[in-house]
This record gives sequence, C-alpha cells and structure tokens, in this order.
Amino acid sequence: MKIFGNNKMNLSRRDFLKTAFSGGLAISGLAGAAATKDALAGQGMDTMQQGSHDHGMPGTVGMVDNAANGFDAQSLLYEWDYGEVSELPNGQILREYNIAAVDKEIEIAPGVFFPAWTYNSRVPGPSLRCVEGDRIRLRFINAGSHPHTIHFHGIHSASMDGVPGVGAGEINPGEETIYEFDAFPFGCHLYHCHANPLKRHIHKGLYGAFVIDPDPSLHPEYEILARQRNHQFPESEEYNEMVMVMNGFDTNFDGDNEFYAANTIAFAYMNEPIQIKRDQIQRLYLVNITEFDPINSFHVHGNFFDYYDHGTTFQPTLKTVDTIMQCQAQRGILEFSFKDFELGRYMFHAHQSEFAELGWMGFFEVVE
Ligand SMILES: [Cu+2]
Repeated sequence: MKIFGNNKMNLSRRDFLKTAFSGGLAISGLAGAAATKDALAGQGMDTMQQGSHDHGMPGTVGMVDNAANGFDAQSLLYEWDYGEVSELPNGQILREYNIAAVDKEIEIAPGVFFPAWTYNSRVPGPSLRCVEGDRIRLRFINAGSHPHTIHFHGIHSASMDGVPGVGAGEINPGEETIYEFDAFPFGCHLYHCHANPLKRHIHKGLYGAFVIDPDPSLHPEYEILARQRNHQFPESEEYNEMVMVMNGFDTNFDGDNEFYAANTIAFAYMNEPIQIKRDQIQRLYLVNITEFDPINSFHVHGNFFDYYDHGTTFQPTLKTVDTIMQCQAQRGILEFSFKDFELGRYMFHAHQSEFAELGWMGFFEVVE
C-alpha cells in the first residue's frame, strides 16, 4: 500500500469507523460520526435512521498516550515559547528560537495513530510568543524526510518568506536556515510549512500559533489595553490565556479528514474539560489551519464573546457573538467571561456539526 500519491484507498469515513470498531477501537459517537458527508452522499438516510436511535454523547473511550505523544491537550493550551531573550547593541530585544522539522507518529484519538510531520515533535508546533518590534531570529533545522520551510504570517522581507524558490527556499533534509525579521504587526498569527505540495505539508502537522503582543509605548492612546495583552505586564495576568489551533487529520489519505480537533486530540476537552475560574476573564487565541475543508468555526454555549479578527486591533471587530467562522489561516482573539454564571460545564465546538461529531468538541468547566 502506497501511503501517498493518487491511489486513494477505497475506504470511506464510515467504513473507516466501522473498521475501527471491529478492530476494537471504541468510539461512542458512532451515531454522530457515521452521519458524515460521505454517508449522506451515499446510503446516508439509512445510516442516519439507524444512528438516530443512539443518543449518546459523541466522544472517545480511553485516553491517548500523552507520554508517547510528548505533549498533551491541556498543556498545549497554555505553553508558550518566548525564545531566548537578549538585547541587541541598538537596544532592540532579540528573541532566538529553534525549530526542527521531525517525522513523528502521533496518537490523535485513542488507538488512532497518524504519521505526522512536526515542528519540534508536536502538533501544533510550539506557540511562539514575542512583542511587537522584537527581532525574531529563528534557526530552522530540517530533521525530517522531506524538504520543508517555515512561512510566517506577518510582515517581513521577501527573502524571509519561507516559500519555494525565494530566499533559502525549500530546506532539504539535513539542512538548516535562519529566518530573521522584526515582529509586526501585533496580533494572533501563525506559521506553517510552505513546501510543495502545500496541502500535504500542512495537513501532516507543520503549523503553529505565532502571537505578537502589542508594545504599549507604540500605542499611547491604547496603553492600558496594550498592557493587558502584553505578557510582560502584570495587567495581562487578569486574563486566562489559551491557544487553540483548529486542525483535522486525514487518517486514510483520501483527501478528506476523518478526525477534527482543537489542538490535535479528538474530544480531548470532552474527556478532560478545560477548568476556568468564574471570576477570571478568558482570552483565547484561535487559529484555523484545517486542511481540505474551506472553513472551520468556534461556537460557545450559554455565553457570548468579543472577537478581534487577526488580533490586530484594540477594539473588537465583532461584539457579543457566540459563533465565528475562519477560513484556513484566519485567526483571531476571543474574550469572554463567566462572571456571575452558574458553575458547571459549558460546551464549545465547531458549528459544522460533522466536525463536532468527529472530534472538534469540548467543555469549559467553570469553577470557583
Ligand atoms: Cu513541509
């Protein structure tokens, strides 16, 4: 069996899930999972009618092996890579990062393994954090088996764009390069491999969040708001900050996703809800890098949020909404609070029901 290329495995998503079941993989959300667009296109009604008798909550039984993965869904929410910080002779802050492309098999749902291409052995790659105007110097080593790049969404010169044929272009296995630029504009951004074929390189797992905090001294008219969003200032500690990278996995290589998630692990935040304090303001950096599907979305239950598209403004671009959609590479910042709310579990998920039932669903658990 060739893993890549044009010989698509003749296995629909529904077949895959059946196979998974007969093989002992337990996914209690069969009813939901089976009602995929594959199923709807074929004998869908039959499937839906059969499925309609099972009203169990979608989810997985068992847990992925976090130790083997080398990361877990909870820490992916909160871990930042601030780089190694020093000061250049001109006073500018220098942040040096190291990223290696590594082939690694990861477990994306209990018993479901995906042969990922990763940045620093995790999917998504490290959440890079810096401050507007900092000098970014990123050493990229390709320890993988295919040529790769890192393409940043941000302002930089042509030669630092990380695309084939420009600057260093594609970095071959065993080779390395330096990407260097000043961090602009402030906001919630991302980086990803831009090697060809792009679709394959992205869906294999080569992407991550890239957050540039505003520098208050550059925004005197918004100084307090800038300090609240800048990790170096105590005002930012009023916020509980999280990162979610919405992604999908094509586990049978048919050009369509079998699993969806925020931060890779299907249903991770159903199995282990995200605990948030009722009195703390929440700030969520949300990035969509889902391949094969044109859009993804975020919806929260029982509450509304303000949204900053691309995170590049101090004033919300959408106020008091409970659903936003993002095309691939679109991203933004959500701010919300459960102050004075009843304690308990509040669901969040993609409002493409199919994505939700195939893994992109979770809970915030509001606690004292
Ligand atoms: Cu690549």
